[in-house]
Amino acid sequence: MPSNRRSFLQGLASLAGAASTQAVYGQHVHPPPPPGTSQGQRAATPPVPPYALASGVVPVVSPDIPDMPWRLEAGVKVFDIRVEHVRTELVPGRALDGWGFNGSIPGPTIQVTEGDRVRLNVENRLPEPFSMHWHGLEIPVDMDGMPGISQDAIPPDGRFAYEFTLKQNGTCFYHSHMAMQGMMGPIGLFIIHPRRPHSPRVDRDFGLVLQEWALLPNNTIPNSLAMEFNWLTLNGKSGPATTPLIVKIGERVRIRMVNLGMDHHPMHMHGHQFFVTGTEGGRIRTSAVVPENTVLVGVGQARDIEFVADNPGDWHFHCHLPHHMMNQMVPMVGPHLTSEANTPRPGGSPPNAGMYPGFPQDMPMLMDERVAKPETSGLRKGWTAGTMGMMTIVRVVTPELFDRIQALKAEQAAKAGA
Ligand SMILES: [Cu+2]
Repeated sequence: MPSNRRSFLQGLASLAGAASTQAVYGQHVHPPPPPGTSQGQRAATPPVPPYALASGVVPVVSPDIPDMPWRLEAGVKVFDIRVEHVRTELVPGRALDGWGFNGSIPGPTIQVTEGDRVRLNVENRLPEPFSMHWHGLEIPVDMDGMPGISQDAIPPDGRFAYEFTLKQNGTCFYHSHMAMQGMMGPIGLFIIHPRRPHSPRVDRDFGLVLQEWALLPNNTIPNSLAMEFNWLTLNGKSGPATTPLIVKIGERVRIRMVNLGMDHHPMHMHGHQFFVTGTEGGRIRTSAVVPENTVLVGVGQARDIEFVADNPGDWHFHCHLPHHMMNQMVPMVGPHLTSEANTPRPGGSPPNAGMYPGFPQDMPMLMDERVAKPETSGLRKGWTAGTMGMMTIVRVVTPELFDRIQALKAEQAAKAGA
């Protein structure tokens, strides 16, 4: 079938789908895909169907995380993946020495399309054996990355080529299947786009990896045995260093989340109701979705949420566990030991007389300037004091501010390239 006729028919199908689900999902607008997305980065390799994104499917943007580059070799989409030590920064001044992929924690986002044949050349640059699991993928058992069961673990400096055809779509991820390595950070998003866009279509599609870290004072290496965590991250950054998600008023937005840690995270959205439209197992039937504003993302799970951004403003989107909304939250180093307010006062009877019970409980980190970037432009002064831990901001902005932020990003990219 000629491609123009096929896309016309697909357009009709998604229009029909949109009409029938409008009552559930609300109004839909459909501008062109955002500039500077992974679609643009792929220009060097001419996409060949079905390797290209289908018409109406927007690429996933994973703030603070690059996309995994790929090349086409005899009809196979090829990725080169190194697992290695990575030094990164959670917030300005707080370094982490963890394990990640291709210089990034979490690893770069893999974006592929249902039907693609993929080859993933994995190189182990760790000092110990490693095996990669493709979480949620329906693939042959010898490609599943179970050390000892489906393959020998990849030794240090060793390589293993995983190759399979993708017969599903959804929000998957890739991670080490050596259990103790998990809390050192090696995980990344593995997004499989559908051959036809889900209905209703979205205008923006974001991906977030939820992680937690036990970082003792004056240490940059996480304690992977710990059961208590003091740094919580979205795509490797803690608030306020998380890059806000920028959307235009009226746009339909999808946010995909995956969790590989020791805790479950109830992710809460301000100012909007959303629908959970997907899990790690794929798309949820439209008739089954219910409105929510907090969704529990359990360990090993993925959740896709969708909403119409019809309420202008800068809205927190965050894990709602109180300790996960702070930085450096652990008894050994928390506020109770670091504040003079909690030490005995000379002459007091009893000691600590005059102290307000429970004080202090909060540790604002005011750093507007230190985390300033195009995406934070126009935020209220002092915004960083209330944005910590596993928190980011969904900014529902006017078209004018949206364009200004894009222009600032282009300017910054040009400067970086110069
Ligand atoms: Cu949490």
